[in-house]
Amino acid sequence: MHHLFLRFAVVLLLAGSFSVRALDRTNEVFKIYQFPADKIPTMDGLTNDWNIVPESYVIGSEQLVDDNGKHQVTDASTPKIRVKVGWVKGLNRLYFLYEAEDDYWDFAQPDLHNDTFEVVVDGDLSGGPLIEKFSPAKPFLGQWETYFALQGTHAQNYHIFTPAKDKDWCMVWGPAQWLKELPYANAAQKYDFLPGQPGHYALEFWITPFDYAGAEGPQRAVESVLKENKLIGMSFALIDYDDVNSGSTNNGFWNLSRHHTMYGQADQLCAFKLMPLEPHFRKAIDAQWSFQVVDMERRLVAFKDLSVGEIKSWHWDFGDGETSTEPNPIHAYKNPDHYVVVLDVEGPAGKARHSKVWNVVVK
Ligand SMILES: [Ca+2]
Ligand SMILES: [Ca+2]
Ligand SMILES: [Ca+2]
Repeated sequence: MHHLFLRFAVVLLLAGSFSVRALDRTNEVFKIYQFPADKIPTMDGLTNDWNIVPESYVIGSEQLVDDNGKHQVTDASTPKIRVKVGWVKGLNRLYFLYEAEDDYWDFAQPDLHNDTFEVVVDGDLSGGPLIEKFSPAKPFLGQWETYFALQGTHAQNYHIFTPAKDKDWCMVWGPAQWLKELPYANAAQKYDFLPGQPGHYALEFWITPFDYAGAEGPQRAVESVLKENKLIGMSFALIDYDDVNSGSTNNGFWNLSRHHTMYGQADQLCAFKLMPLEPHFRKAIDAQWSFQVVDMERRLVAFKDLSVGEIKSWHWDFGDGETSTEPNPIHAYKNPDHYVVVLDVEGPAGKARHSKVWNVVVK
């Protein structure tokens, strides 16, 4: 019974209220696990740092469909995969653990003929074509102008080689090849089989999704901002090769989206939600706050409560001898200085305090 529950918990079901335009599998939202900041996975190919991710976050082979009709049902040659996706509040990164069992690991070639995990991500649900051949501008611009102007700019496609031996860890399908290097991505894999052998493969990686990632390099690029409870678009596919002599012909293409062309159409991605911390990592009460100088001439500062838990009372000490009991006060300082501001909060779970030393400065 417990096991059955876990399998159903893989996706959150939204009863018909899902209004995001033109996504695939629109009655489902897949979950992205939030790692606590002191438990960020290390990219070393060792999977132990992912053990805290509950089974309800795992996306397995049973969620993928064979959209090219080579295998109507899974058989012994179908790789068995398990995928966990994570994020960390404050970082615009998506973390992945990819584990797979295959009867024939095909990775001796230096080209695209390689067992592959393909990930497509649209960090702001902009939708639209991300591969030149789907662009409405192609008839006017031509293939290569369209490629450099459009491909991968607002949603990205990574062909990840599993394993990657004597080659880059992935092919970013577009001109922005800088996306697969630090500080925008990192990867580490572990396996102990030779080409053509069966075995277990583990890959950890993280990528940075971009709302704009241009061919010219990162200087004009805009990262997708990852925030708690935000939805992003994503799909992934497994491309299996089981014969080193088969040229470019693969053995199957298993897809999370039900549309094969999700590889180049962001409208066909699935919804993924950046989840809050699991309850056991949340504090019952925790004081947090931010501020913004609204008007430096009047030394006017807006304070914003970001405390966690049920809060019944607030006490702000602005550091100039004045105080407030409002949740989100606006305070005018009389003199230029740097201030120590302290917020004390109280609720059913107890008390909490947070101070910032010399963050609030007015002139
Ligand atoms: Ca690790
Ligand atoms: Ca294979
Ligand atoms: Ca986008």
